[in-house]
Amino acid sequence: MSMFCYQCQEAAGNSGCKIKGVCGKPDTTAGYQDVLIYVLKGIAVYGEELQKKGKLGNREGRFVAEGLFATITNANFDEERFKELISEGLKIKTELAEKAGLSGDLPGAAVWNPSNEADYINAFEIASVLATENEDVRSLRELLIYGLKGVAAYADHAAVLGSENIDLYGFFMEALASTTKDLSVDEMVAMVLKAGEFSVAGMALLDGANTSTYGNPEITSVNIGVQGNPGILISGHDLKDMEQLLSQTEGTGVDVYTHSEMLPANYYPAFKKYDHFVGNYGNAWWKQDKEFASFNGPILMTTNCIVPVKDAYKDRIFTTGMAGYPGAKHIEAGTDGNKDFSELIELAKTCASPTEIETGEIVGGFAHNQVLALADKVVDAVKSGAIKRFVVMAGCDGRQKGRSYFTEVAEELPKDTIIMTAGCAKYRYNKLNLGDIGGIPRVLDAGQCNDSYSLVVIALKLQEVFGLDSLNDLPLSFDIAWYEQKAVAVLLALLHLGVKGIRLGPTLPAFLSPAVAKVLVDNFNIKAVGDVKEDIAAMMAGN
Ligand code: SF4
Ligand code: SF3
Repeated sequence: MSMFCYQCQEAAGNSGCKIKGVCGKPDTTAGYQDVLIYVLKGIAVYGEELQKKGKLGNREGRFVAEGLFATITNANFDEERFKELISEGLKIKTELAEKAGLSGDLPGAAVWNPSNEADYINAFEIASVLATENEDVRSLRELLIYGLKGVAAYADHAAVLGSENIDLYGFFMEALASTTKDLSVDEMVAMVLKAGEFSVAGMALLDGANTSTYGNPEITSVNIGVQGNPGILISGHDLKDMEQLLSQTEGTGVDVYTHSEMLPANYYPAFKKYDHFVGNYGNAWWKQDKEFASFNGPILMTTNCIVPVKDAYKDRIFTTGMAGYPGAKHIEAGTDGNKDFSELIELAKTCASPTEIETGEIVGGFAHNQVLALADKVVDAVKSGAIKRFVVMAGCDGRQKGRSYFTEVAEELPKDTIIMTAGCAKYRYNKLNLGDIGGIPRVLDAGQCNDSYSLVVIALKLQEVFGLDSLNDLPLSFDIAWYEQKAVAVLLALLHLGVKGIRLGPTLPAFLSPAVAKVLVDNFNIKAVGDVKEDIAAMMAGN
């Protein structure tokens, strides 16, 4: 048995992981993930029909979102959890099949009916990405599915806060079902771009859920040093987990720190009231093996990115939501949606306080509401020539050496440029002290990767203020770092908005076949990042 996975930027040889994931995902876990996606495609065949009839329910929509999310890179390594999701999915599929009343020749995914768990393993081959033999069809189908996975993660975070959108769930069904059909290239490309449209909708849904619950992010200096109390470190993207952890730790003598993508929680008014919310510890996800060790206290992973757990902290790492790791304690929500973090808190009290690894502050909180409040200042700076260009450097960080490109671009961009960022890509340059332009920091951090939505809102506002026909007429360049599938969702959102000339790095995705890459180049002028100086010169010249 061999696996095949090429969904992330670290795919082996920029081609595909075939024996074990570079991320640490074992071949059997990859197989169960493929089978789960296969089950979701089967559900979608019926779900699409039910959506057409106005009979699709949030429950099945949410299940598909969670299933997609669970298979994102570095979200969940727990095979047992995948087996449970597969069997739950099979039950949902049977229910929907009855309701949908479809007949005739149905796709294999819709009619697959295993009699026991051993049959799941027998299905690894039919569920494999490689079961689609034509490499261009495979490429377009997988581009679509990876974009969906990213949007699904955002949809699930929004659902946790009570915001759901049946049309978004309906699109998951339509899109997944489309991968079971023989479509023309044009139809598949159209579906990929439609995923971009729903990516914007998904990010907007989550933005609304986050800001209506916790307020609008505001300019904030975040402490990156430590205090003397024991602490709990929280990582990932789920703000409801953040809120519950903060309220449950209040008055216990245990401090709370963010890691990686949870850093933007520091920018929300609702969390600032907690004195024991101390700041951020460490950097992007891939440094967790060292930083979780030196943190000394319990760690809560609320989504991706968890990496294979080291002995140094294996007894103090917890997962929740769709995150999971074999042997790590998983905290489930109760029927009321609330979670009990008392085990982490009691453990924290027995732990040493965090070892300091750096000191100082970083500034962030430039989501749409805050930047629009500064709009006059920004517009004046553009008009006066003090700001020559905005460079969006959002996305993901990762281990690959070539990612130093993004640090070098940040360092070498002319001083009259502003970097707009979101996602964990920012850790490549957010501690460089790049200064400000008339009080506007040169690095504007909007927040998590989903807050790329804010960057879009800001860009559309600038387009309106300057009376331009297209976003492409703004002094704005895109130099995006990608790693996992949420970055694919963000990329598709930008393509849907008609953004041209995006640079993508550190490498172009392995899942783009030469012909599909050519479609993206011909229609959107997408390019791989290149030489730092040449790229900067080209961007400054508007290319
Ligand atoms: Fe390889 Fe990335 Fe897939 Fe992990 S998620 S198996 S590193 S392609
Ligand atoms: Fe980072 Fe994983 Fe993608 Fe949310 S946490 S951006 S890599």
